[in-house]
Amino acid sequence: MEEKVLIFGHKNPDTDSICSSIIMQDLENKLGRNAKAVRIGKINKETKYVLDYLKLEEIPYVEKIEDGKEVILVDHNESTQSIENIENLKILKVIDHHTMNFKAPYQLYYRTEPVRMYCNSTI
Ligand SMILES: [Mn+2]
Repeated sequence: MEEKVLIFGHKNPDTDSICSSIIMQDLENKLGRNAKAVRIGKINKETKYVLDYLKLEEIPYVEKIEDGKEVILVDHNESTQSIENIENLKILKVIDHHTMNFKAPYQLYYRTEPVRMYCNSTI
């Protein structure tokens, strides 16, 4: 079997980073790709509550990812919000809803939609 593609959201992950990683793992697995959701930071209280409520396991924490590894980014696209050696990883896809500040010297799948929750908003 091919090596696992790692899927992860931004540093200091919030609920949408963790949940979109889990959902993307499910989608990629259903599409036939050996992919695994991981996180690059500690799970916060809100996310823990959501995972417990939904009876979902915490996704594993990774401190480092080997250079050259294939990855999928969710909920972020800026290198400053990603894992330290992001420039040395092979990004296959980006699925995000933030302002774009992304450049890659190769083709990849990039999907962004301006979706958000309006908390404390009058809109
Ligand atoms: Mn987020």
